[in-house]
Amino acid sequence: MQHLLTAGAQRALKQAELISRASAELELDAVHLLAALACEESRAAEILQSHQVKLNMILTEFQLELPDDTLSPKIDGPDQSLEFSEALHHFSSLGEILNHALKQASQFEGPTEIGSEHLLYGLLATSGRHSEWLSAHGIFSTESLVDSINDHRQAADPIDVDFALRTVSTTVSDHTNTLRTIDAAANRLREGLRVIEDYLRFTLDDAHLMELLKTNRHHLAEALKFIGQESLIASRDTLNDVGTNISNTSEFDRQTMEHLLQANLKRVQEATRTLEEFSKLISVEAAAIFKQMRYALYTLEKSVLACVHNQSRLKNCQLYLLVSESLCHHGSGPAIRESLAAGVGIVQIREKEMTDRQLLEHGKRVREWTRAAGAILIMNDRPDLAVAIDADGVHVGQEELPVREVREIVGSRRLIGVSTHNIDQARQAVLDGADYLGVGPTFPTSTKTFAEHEYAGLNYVNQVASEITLPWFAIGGIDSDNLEKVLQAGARRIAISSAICSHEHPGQITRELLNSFPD
Ligand code: 3NM
Repeated sequence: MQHLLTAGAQRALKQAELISRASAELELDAVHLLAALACEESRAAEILQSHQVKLNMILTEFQLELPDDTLSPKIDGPDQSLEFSEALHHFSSLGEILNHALKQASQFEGPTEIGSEHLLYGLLATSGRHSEWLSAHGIFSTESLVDSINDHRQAADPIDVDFALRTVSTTVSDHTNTLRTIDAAANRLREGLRVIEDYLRFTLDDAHLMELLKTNRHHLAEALKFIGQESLIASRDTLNDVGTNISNTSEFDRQTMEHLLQANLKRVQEATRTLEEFSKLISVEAAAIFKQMRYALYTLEKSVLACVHNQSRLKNCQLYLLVSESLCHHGSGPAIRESLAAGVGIVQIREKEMTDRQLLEHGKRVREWTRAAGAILIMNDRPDLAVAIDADGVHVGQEELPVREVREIVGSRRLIGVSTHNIDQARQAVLDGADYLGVGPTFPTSTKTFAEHEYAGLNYVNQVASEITLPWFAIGGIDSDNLEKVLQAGARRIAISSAICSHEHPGQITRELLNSFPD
């Protein structure tokens, strides 16, 4: 039968060893363990404190030194589950104490886990200057300690997370199986994250999403610290793991890059779910991290797939025309039809002065023209009207309804564009589920009012170009004279209003602008 030491107990033993060294004593002794138990945040420390036993009192009484943090290795959480026999071997001078601790810990059903409180019991149950000192101070007896231990078992405060620690009594072999399950799921997660990362790096080339993915890898490492990396490896049993022999035929069925990506996105979500559930049996902290990771991976999935799908949906949309009746010399109808004939791929209705009824009628006409030309139609600001005229999407600014609310109105099929004026807004819009971004204002414009400090400029275009692959359009004051600079800053799509609408020949300028794009 296997008996294990809890993380707290292991830390206390290691700390005792360091205290004995710092105190220049040849042999590890019970008093070192007593001081170590009072140092750490542990159940034993809690019990000692509740009996007014302070670390300083122990240090003074037994003339002990604490290890100098800068000289001695820092005591991290244990990364290995320590078996009782190993502990007995390593800390042989504390053998009697350990045996008493084991006896006390084995009194209850379930796996034997020797905690710091059991070590404290071991100290009280053995004779020596440590127990004499404790009883000379009338501090407590083994009986009262047993009561404290039992009280603790019954009245441990629940940790504030939205799931409860399971109180099922697990056996030691259950514990090992839990560790094996966590180990396998962590490996699956790691591998899946790696595949996605390679996709983001080599295919999508999206620095922003890659950064998010890396955060997930750090979270995984952080969560596994709560479980103990070494104990996971120790529990590994690949030869007997039936999963390694079973090959699911669908595992080899990846027809496209997108299939491969989706399969791996699903794989990492499933792995985090397994990790979350099984970690609840070992560490609530780890389980809470896995839960957060699962949600972050849903968001990542949505964002990655939005990049992929929308790049394909907007592939013929290098030039985006925003039309306002007030800017057009010969009316918006001719401007739209001429630009469509010249090859513009996406048109936005941006009317601030029309009544809803006028907008509806106008929108229905533009819908017919754009549909006939095979172009995309976007309604500015108004998700309700986008639906009413069956537009392909809606565009919103930072002050309008958030993407989530717009999505409720326009559904999953329609595009949602979001205006952004700095990199944080752009990153956020990607995670919020936008289908494309407006990036500007690139140059001063009289079509929309901005405060002086709001001019994002070419630097912003450059920033977005370096990290975001969700389709985006540079916008604001762009014309045929400055287009080259915008392209040089990394834009591959641009949105224009006045330079086309106000032009004497909207079709001609549209053609010119389209011809300026590299093939
Ligand atoms: N949005 P023009 S700039 C509508 O930066 C609009 O979000 C902008 O018109 C943004 O091509 C802008 O005439 C005006 O400058 C675009």
